[in-house]
Order: sequence, then C-alpha cells, then structure tokens
Amino acid sequence: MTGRIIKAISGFYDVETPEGTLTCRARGKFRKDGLTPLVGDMAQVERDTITAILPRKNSFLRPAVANVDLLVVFASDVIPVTEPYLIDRILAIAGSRGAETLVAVNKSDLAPHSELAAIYKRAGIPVLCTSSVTGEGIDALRSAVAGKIAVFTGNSGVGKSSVLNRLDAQLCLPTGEVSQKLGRGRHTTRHIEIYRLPDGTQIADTPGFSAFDTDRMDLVVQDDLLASFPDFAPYLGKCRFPDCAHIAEPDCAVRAALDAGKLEPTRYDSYCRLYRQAKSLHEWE
Ligand SMILES: Nc1nc2c(ncn2[C@@H]2O[C@H](COP(=O)(O)OP(=O)(O)OP(=O)(O)O)[C@@H](O)[C@H]2O)c(=O)[nH]1
Ligand SMILES: [Mg+2]
Ligand SMILES: [Zn+2]
Repeated sequence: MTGRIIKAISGFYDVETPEGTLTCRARGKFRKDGLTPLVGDMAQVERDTITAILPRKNSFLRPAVANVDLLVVFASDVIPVTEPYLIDRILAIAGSRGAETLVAVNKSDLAPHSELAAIYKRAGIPVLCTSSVTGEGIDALRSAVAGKIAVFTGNSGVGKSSVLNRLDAQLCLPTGEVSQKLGRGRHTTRHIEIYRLPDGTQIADTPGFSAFDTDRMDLVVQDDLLASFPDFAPYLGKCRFPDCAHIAEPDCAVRAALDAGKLEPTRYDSYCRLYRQAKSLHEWE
C-alpha cells in the first residue's frame, strides 16, 4: 500500500492509507542509507513497516517536511516579534526548493498597522494580515491554501496553531501563552503533523523556531538567492560589473536603489547575510 506520512514522533510514523491510518516503523535499511522518512512523504508500507519512500518534489531540514506546495511563514509585530531576517531566510530556502511562499503577519488585532506586512507588500511578496482572535485574513488564507499541501512555519508563539484552529474549529490544537518576560513563545507544538481541512486541504503544523535555530537551518545555494528577491529584479543587469554581487562593488544599481530609498533596508541586509553564507558554503564545497 502507498500513503502519505502525516505525523512523525520519535521513530513512529502515521501513514494515511486507503485502509485507514497506520502507525509504522521505518525499515532498518533507511538508517543505514541515511534516509529519514519525512512528514509529507509518500511511503510504501507493508504491514507496520515503511519499506520505501517515493521520489520527493522537495524537502526541508527545518521544519523536516517533504512535498510542500506552499510554505506559509508566520510572523508577528508584537511579542514574539519576528526578525525580518528569519522571514527572508525561510523565503529564500523555500524559493530554492520550488515551494510557493506566503507571509502571514498574525496578531493584527494587537498591531493594526503592520510594518512587517508593509515591507513585504512593497517587496512584491505575497503577504496577508491575520488574526486568530478577530478572524481577519482567515478567509483569504483559506483560499490561499485551498487544495494544497501547506506548511505553517515561523517563530514560536506567533500563532500558527491558533490560526489552524481558526481554520477548522474541530482541530482543538494546543496553544500556549507567550512569555511576557522573555518576549518569546514557549514551544507548545512539539511534533510535525498534517491536518486535513473539511475541503481536503492538507496543512502541517510544526514546532516554532527559537532565536538560536537559524544556525541549524537549511542553506541556500548562491545561484538561487536572487530568485527570492523579486524586489531586486528591476535593477539587475544595470550594475557596472556584469558579475556584480551587489555587496561592495562600485556603481552597483542595487545599492543605488537602496540609497534612493527604493529598496527595504531589511531586505538588503538579509540578502547580504544570505549571500555571505551561501558564498562560504560554496568555498567550503
Ligand atoms: N492577540 C492575539 N493573540 C494570538 C493570536 N494568535 C495567537 N495568539 C496567542 O499567541 C499565543 C501563542 O499562540 P500559538 O498558536 O500557541 O503559537 P504557535 O506559533 O503555534 O507557537 P509554537 O507551537 O510554540 O510554535 C497564544 O497565547 C495565543 O492565544 C492573534 O491573532 N491575536
Ligand atoms: Mg503551535
Ligand atoms: Zn550590483
């Protein structure tokens, strides 16, 4: 039988098959081959064992998921505040792996004029303002995820599970108070699981990132990076040097746009950080 892995907890996988959901172990051979079954994988199962993983459309290290159509990056302007770099980094990783992206700035009831949302709107990146309290943006989010395999990601406490509960009140997923003192979430969601909305849409809730997690995230290859910066596109090809990296070269059209206030400083800063990281990866290889 073949089915989708919808849940993974310490070596046990729930696989949704035509005969119901089976809890399976992975075949021992996988560990030897360095292959880890991921939530979202299509798997072949025999009795209670996963015997093969079908080819993936894409896969991610953090959150550890596969076959993602749409990555929804949750963010917030109020505690926990989301650093634009975390958003830009996730966008770049998703872009390089062929997943669509959407930024959802949640808790709009607490911060009606979102600076974060404005940054992404100006950058030409799909963005929604949502609130699991007032329901703002929930219908728009529902349309954006419809019929897809979507993954909710973002820092802990921004409201991923709360919004999922709002999309389907039957789910009753646990949510947790944000620590006012530390200004961050408490890592309420502990495992990755795909939930099915009544219309068949599949959404994975995932554990939120902590401030230290970015070091252990996926890496982006240098050549893929600019594809995730559509806001830079009008200036590409207009620099003095055709191989301009837009970091410190003279007569750089991207930096000129930044100086003229046409590019968001946080976006340019993220680009430089991601570029340096991609470059050191390249040299290391
Ligand atoms: N005011 C307001 N509070 C919200 C909203 N969404 C979530 N919260 C609150 O934010 C806190 C964290 O919500 P969660 O849904 O647990 O956040 P999470 O992103 O799933 O967190 P992790 O599972 O730790 O990654 C809870 O106290 C929620 O009630 C919102 O739209 N507005
Ligand atoms: Mg959660
Ligand atoms: Zn340049």
